[in-house]
Amino acid sequence: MTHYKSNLRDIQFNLFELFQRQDILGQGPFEELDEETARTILDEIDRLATGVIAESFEDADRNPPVFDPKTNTVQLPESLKKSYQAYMDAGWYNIDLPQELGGLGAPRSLVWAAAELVLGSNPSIHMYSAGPGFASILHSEGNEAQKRFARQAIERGWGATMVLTEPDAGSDVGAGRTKAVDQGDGTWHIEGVKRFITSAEQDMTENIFHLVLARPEGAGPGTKGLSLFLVPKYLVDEDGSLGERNGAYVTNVEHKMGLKASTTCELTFGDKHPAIGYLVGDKHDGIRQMFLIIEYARMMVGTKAIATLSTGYLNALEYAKERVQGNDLAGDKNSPKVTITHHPDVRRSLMTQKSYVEAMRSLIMLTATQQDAIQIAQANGEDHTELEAMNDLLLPIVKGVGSERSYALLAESLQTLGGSGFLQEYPIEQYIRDAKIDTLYEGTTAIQAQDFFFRKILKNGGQALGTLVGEIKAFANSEAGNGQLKEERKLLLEATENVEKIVEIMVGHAMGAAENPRELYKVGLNSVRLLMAFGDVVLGWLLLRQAEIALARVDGAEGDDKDFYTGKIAAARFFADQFLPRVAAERRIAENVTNDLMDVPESAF
Ligand code: ST9
Ligand code: FAD
Repeated sequence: MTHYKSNLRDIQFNLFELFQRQDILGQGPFEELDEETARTILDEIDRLATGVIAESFEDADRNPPVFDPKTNTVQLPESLKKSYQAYMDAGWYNIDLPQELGGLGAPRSLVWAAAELVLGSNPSIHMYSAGPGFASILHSEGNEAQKRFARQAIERGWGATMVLTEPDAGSDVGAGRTKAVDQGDGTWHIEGVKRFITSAEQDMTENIFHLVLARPEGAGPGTKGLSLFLVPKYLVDEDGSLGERNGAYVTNVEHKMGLKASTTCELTFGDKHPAIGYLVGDKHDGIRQMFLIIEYARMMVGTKAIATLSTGYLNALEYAKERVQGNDLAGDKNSPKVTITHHPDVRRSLMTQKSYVEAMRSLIMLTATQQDAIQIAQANGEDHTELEAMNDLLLPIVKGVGSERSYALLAESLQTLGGSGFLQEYPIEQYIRDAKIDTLYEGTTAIQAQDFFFRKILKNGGQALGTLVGEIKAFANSEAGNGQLKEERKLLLEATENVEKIVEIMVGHAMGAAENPRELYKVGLNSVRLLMAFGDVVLGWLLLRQAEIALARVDGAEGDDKDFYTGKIAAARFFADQFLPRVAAERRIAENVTNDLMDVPESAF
């Protein structure tokens, strides 16, 4: 038995009961993949995820990768290599590759359902195995030679990295100083130091290719002056054989709080000898190109976070069902001792974990269904602007809310185990350490919140937001639940109106900035509040949609199914009662925000 407890039943519920993915399988771009095959794929990945992939999770944390500064190489623990090889040999990393690149071209809903299993089991395995995915983006953006390179990278299982961050350019990517010097022969020399680069060195693949943002000499400032370069560790000859070692070397590997199995590297270009780079697609369009990867990676981070909370909750639940401690609060001192699931506060904590994690799984799936629709529209040559805008709106919620709520609630999972939770005998302390990074990389929560308001709401003219809010309100005003969700729908409607008000207040402040730029501070003071509050509204809506289905099925159900649907109804009611009313308080705080905080002198902090 490994640490990882998957929730395949809930994944299947999302795919086939809530979001009806069988309706898109077996036809159109997914013609070769029917529901039965999709279920078999999930079963198989679940078997790997709860088995061989999870087996190295603990060992690679206790015996993390070792960096040798003399050779600029890294040795990964053997246990991790075994998990990686088993995953790669099984070939499932291919499910999101397009068919023209030998992949299954599966709908993104299935891709992210499968990804949850691997990310919950051993997240670094998912990251090390991302090379083929990176290659597919290089294939879509690259010139002919780069497309050839991408195909070789997939066939030979090369690793890959996304390279943005520098010591003085973290959130502010546009401050990057890494330079690109045109050699006039189709190649560039990259010079500079990048830091915190995931998977930039490992000893599992024969080559690694870096996709690097660098500033061509003479290019303008900010993100728009950056271009994207392909910089392989080993140069590749025309026939695909590996050539000389390129001048990009890992010069340090960080010692981290968690996610230790994943190497986080300083990557130095052109110090020992030239680091040769190739301009991706022969055009200077770096930040847009890099965001194709970032969007995928933000989805990945949100999925990683909720996958970890899911296994944290299920580990906590198992413990709580067995741990006997104290008497029933309503009994007397002579009543039999009870398992801790009988204590109201433990129930409160467990249901908080369950409702959030099951809501956030649906949030991932809701977002993935937008991506399915984009895939279908692309295959049919149809316009998908609105679908893209909806996907864009949901991504900062997936990443920002998914990571913040998961990290906070993993503390509840640990608390459920009492003092035992603090021990390394149980996986939850590692889950917490491993999950902290999710609120930080791929854009911190503050960055997600600003992206959500400025780009996804304001810049979009509120269109996607209006559509989503419209759907939520239509549900709240419907007869969903056949009379049994009436109070909960009312709470949802109130929370939606309150969050709309927060948006309105912030739009007012943003508009006011034309006259008084300091009004923007108020937007900054409210932006994380909006993201989290809006997240709760979406999560409450998704739980009530789950409950609507469960209510229709619970009566005829038996055994595990009956428990499953009963739990769904309970989770939705609990969330509506306990969390949706809090949005009203957030609205009040948002209304009262002033710039007082901005006037406090720095020295007074
Ligand atoms: C990192 C990696 O942290 C951690 C984990 C690594 C794991 C790796 C493996 C997994 C990934 C595998 C992926 C493989 C692929 C698989 C494919 C499968 C088929 N959306 O607002 P402006 C663009 S990495 C889209 O003025 P500023 C847009 O082009 C480090 N595009 O920004 C825009 O132009 P326009 C992560 C967006 O003020 C242009 O940027 N680091 C978006 O200049 C300028 O926009 C970070 O994430 C968007 N949401 O710069 C940095 N936003 O407007 C966080 C911007 O004309 N910082 N663009 O369209 C930020 O995001 C900043 O807000 C900033 C600000 C840098 C964008
Ligand atoms: P800073 O940008 O200095 O932020 C510090 C604090 O200030 C944060 O709380 C932030 O929210 C806040 N802040 C900063 N600017 C603003 C603002 N404008 N408004 C409000 N608040 C703000 N990068 C890569 O390129 N490739 C990778 O593969 C990669 N992998 C990583 C793996 C790990 C384990 C780690 C730790 C980092 C990784 N990163 C990677 C870098 C990561 O994306 C950055 O750490 C992240 O974007 C934040 O940048 P920073 O650390 O410089 O923090």
